[in-house]
Amino acid sequence: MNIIQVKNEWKARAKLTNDDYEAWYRRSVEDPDGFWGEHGKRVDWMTPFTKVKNTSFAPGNIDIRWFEDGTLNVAANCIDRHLDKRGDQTAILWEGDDPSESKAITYRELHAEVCRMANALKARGVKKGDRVTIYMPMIPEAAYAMLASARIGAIHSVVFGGFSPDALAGRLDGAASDVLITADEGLRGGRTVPLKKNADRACDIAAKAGHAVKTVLVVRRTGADVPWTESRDVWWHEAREKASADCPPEEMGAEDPLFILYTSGSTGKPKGVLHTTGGYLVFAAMTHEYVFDYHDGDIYWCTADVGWVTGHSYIVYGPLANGATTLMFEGVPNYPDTSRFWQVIDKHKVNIFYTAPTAIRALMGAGDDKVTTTSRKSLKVLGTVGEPINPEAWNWYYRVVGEERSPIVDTWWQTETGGILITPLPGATDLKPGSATRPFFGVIPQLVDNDGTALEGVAEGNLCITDSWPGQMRTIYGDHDRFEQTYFSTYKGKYFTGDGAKCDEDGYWWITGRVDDVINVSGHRMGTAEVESALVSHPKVSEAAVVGYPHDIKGQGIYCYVTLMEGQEPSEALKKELVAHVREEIGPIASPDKIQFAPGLPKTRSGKIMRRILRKIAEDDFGALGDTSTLAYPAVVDDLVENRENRK
Ligand code: 6R9
Repeated sequence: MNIIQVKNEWKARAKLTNDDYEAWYRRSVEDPDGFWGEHGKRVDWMTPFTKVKNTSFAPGNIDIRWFEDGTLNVAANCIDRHLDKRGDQTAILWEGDDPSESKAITYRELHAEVCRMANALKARGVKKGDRVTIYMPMIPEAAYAMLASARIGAIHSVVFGGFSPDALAGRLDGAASDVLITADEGLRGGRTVPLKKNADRACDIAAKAGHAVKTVLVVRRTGADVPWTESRDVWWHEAREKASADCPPEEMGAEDPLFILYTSGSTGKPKGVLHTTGGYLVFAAMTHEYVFDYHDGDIYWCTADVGWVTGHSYIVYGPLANGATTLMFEGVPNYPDTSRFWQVIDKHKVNIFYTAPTAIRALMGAGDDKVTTTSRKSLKVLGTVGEPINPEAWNWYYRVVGEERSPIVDTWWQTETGGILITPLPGATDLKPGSATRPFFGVIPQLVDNDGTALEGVAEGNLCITDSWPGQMRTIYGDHDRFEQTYFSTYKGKYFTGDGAKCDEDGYWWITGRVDDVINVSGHRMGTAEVESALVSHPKVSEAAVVGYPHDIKGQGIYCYVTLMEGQEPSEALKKELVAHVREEIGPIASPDKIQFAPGLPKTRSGKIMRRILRKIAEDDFGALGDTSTLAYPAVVDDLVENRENRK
């Protein structure tokens, strides 16, 4: 087994040793009230909490509260409290899509901009508890919009700028959001993204579904001509002129909602994951400090998009709560060329770099010289998130990018967990390539078999967490029953992650991937059911089944089995049409990689599609199809095997 021991240079810099980790961890699980009571003080409270943990995973009574009698404001914690000491320090370091464009926003400027946007929202009637939807490119105004909402107690719902008008409409409607903040266009890899046009279509679709958006606040990014609805649309640069740069932060209860973030599950429509104020902020800030061994003055860069939870916790809230300089990147890793990440690291002297395995694999394929022609001497810690990292990519990241000078933190967590749950701590934890290593403070992972029996010691099974941590989601927005059903009913009394994992002889955790019908494409979570429902909404499709298959760069690719309506002929042109249709319905991230026309799908006699078989065929591993005796028509399998799209 390949173990990379903590180096002395890492130890010298690290805030914690492995002994500290062990001692802190023990205390965090034996005395959560004492531990979190102390660390809860890392943020500023308007009214200090007197209660710490009050949580129940009991069937019928899932109830999660942390610091429940304290009050605070997240924006004040991320901005105002730093003004005395670091008003002139850069808060957001913005790097544009075009390498010639970048700017630094100080904490003082951030304060003024966020206050202005908060006042502009107030002027349009937004108040505590209202939902504000944010559909933005990676520009500082996206962070202003989140923080402005938090400042006035509104609940933000950020929708990734790559989602389609349909997907945006569903989220506007789901959150009954009266306000949408967007931009004229986005800019990525030299290409424009028609955000305002998409937003207009989304508003039309939402209106037809019965929810009319009242205000669309539009940030001017590219200056393109965009359609305008006078009664509804407001230019940010105009509203800004009229808005005061002073807006007192709203006093929020620790358990008041901070944001909703929609994420895919194995069934139904995406779920609105709800996070609240106090516990989330404490957890985001604390994990940011210790997982990245963040020190005052470090330049920190997380390459995620604010449309995902990683962008929420580790571009905006965690780093800003810690008074860090957080780099925000508008572009993509391969524009103008595949050296971009490393060039940006040199340009801004980045110390901590956090990205996704899919990007690492793609850049690994671009050749070492793209990396080695840059310096990267500023780097101290490297991180990954979003999907399992294969040891080959881990080793390349460690050797070629980090030149063995920086530890790698492979951080496992989810939208639902609010922050990192399983991870090494730099300079404390010995590393094993491909393992997320050890649980963070307060996190108690447990493996269970399919019957729910706990597996102790060295084992492989379904990954559960047996007790609450402060960053945990509190509910599914508007549907607490579905919250319990989705996360606490499979294994009663435990939070079920949907992931499989192994625990080895050193107590190290290895995440093996989803065990439900969720696939992970380039680090983006997708329910196979969502892609299926997009496919069957096409008039020529009668039935569809979607599975993931191993993909060199994306981690998993999207493989679709499609049964056509009577009289429809399969063709290459129709495949293209279906791919375009799915992109239109969900967005480009859901583009099918393979489409196989199937005269029939393998079903049990009770009509259940046997996905296990479909997965095997998509993996080109049909020699091991397993038991097919329960199939209604075993012959359909032969046709599927015969016409499979993936052949080794
Ligand atoms: C933060 C984020 C969550 C799912 C999760 C798991 C996968 C994330 C991982 C990882 C292996 C890691 N995942 N980090 N798998 N190793 N370090 O990605 O949230 O978009 O909700 O996805 O991603 O399968 O369940 P989210």
